[in-house]
Amino acid sequence: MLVNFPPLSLAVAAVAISPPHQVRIVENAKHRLRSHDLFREVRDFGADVVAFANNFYPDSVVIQQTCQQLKEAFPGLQTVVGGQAPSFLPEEYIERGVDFVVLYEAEHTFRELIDFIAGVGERDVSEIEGIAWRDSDGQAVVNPRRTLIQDFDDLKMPRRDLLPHYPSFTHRGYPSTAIETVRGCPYHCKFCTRPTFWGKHREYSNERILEEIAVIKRQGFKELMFTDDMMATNAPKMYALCEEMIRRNLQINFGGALRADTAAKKPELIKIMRRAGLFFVNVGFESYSKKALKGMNKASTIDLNRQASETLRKHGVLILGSHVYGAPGQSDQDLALITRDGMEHCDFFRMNMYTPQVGSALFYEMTREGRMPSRNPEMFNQFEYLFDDGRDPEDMKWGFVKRQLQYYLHPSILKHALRGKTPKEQIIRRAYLSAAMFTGYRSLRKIGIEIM
Ligand code: B12
Ligand code: SF4
Repeated sequence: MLVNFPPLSLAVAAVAISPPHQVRIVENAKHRLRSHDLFREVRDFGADVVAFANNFYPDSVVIQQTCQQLKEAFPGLQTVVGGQAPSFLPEEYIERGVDFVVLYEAEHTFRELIDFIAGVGERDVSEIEGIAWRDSDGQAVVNPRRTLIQDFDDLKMPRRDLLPHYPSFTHRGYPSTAIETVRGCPYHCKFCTRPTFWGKHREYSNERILEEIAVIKRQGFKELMFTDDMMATNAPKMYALCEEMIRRNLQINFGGALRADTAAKKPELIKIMRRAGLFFVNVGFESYSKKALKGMNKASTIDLNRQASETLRKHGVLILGSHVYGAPGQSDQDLALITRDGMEHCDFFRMNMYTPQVGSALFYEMTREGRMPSRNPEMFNQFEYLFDDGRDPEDMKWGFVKRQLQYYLHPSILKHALRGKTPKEQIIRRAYLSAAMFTGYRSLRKIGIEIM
């Protein structure tokens, strides 16, 4: 969709590896490597350790299988997985053949783990905080969690130099990249994993962010994605950052996630963010039903959704609107509203099946109450209906597909595929085509046709 930048997590993890060790990033999402390509990379590089990033739980299946196959092909190789899903379910990964899991924040833990694997120092594996590993009986051991990083300003800059080139949306011929300016989110939406994953909401200082943006500019990037769970929850800090970006003439286009209530209640903030370079935001509108918004603890309203859209449009910021389908409290009529109001509120529409993501409050609630019909990781792909609540999962899936198609095939939306004169129209066209392809692919799978 509107996202075109290389993965920051790997560039952050790579910082942990310094001479005499060497590191290479193999980026699969862009290069669509087959497993034999990956094996060739491992052989050519002479890797001793292969480490995977895994935020999305459904990907755990292929990652665990690949780790097992790598171990068979390269005896002595150590495999590591870091990211969200393994942090919440480390035992599952160790039991399925992964050697080490790096839990939660990687920076210090991964460096210590690499030193341990390389035989540097005398430490026992049980002393490395924040990892999971396998003992001599084959049992998973989860070490105590590491204390949270308090001062991000001491961290080295991510190794963006190791990442592949991703073309930016807004500056033809120039690359785009990502930056992190906060960890965590002060809100507690029931379906979201962010408050539980990062533990506590923490911020990079504006000075550090400005320094990093200056480095990014010198490296030739023209477009930036804020990977923050939520931008501007500290509005005065964001305001000050934007003022300084303008004063220092940093001139970089950026985007990221923004709450509807922030956009609705703080038009002055949106104005200055736009002046500093904000060109798109991902807003979790989620639903246009009061009951559903309340049920998911969204702390927002239908009215704020509408006002947010108006404010952002007024300032010329492109809106990627995220929605959920099938949340408790959403009646059939409400579900129909999502596509209708989504068309009005957003430039780009995204809708996922409401899912009890591993690590979210919803997941623990459903597990406790035994109301989740499956624990198969692939069922958490945000396409399946995973609630035992009397609604027919097949009906829900069909309804979901129907609503997606209804949106993408609507004449007022379809025209985006054909038109693209102004820069804004061209961005919308590219995003439309990639989203429509993705939706089409999922819909074909629904009727049993596999094309990839
Ligand atoms: C950017 C992003 C994307 C981009 C990724 C593009 C890219 N090239 O990076 C795109 C748009 C493609 C994307 C897609 C999806 N995303 Co996304 N995404 C994000 C986002 C906003 C930022 C990720 C990021 O870069 N964070 C900054 C880095 C530094 O943090 P990190 O990744 O967590 O890494 C740290 C640790 O986890 C750990 N670590 C991570 N990887 C590794 C690897 C190793 C080796 C080690 C040692 C450590 C380690 O160390 C890092 C530093 O401490 C996150 C939310 C967030 N704020 O993190 C959601 C998020 C990860 N995405 C999410 C979702 C749901 C999706 C999609 C399913 C959306 C959809 N319906 O299509 C897909 C799934 C794609 C997939 N298969 O993974 C959810 C995951 C929820 C879940 N439980 O699965 C999140 C958490 C958003 C949310 N609020 O719910 N996403
Ligand atoms: S959905 Fe957004 S606002 Fe809600 S807790 Fe997650 S990151 Fe925060």
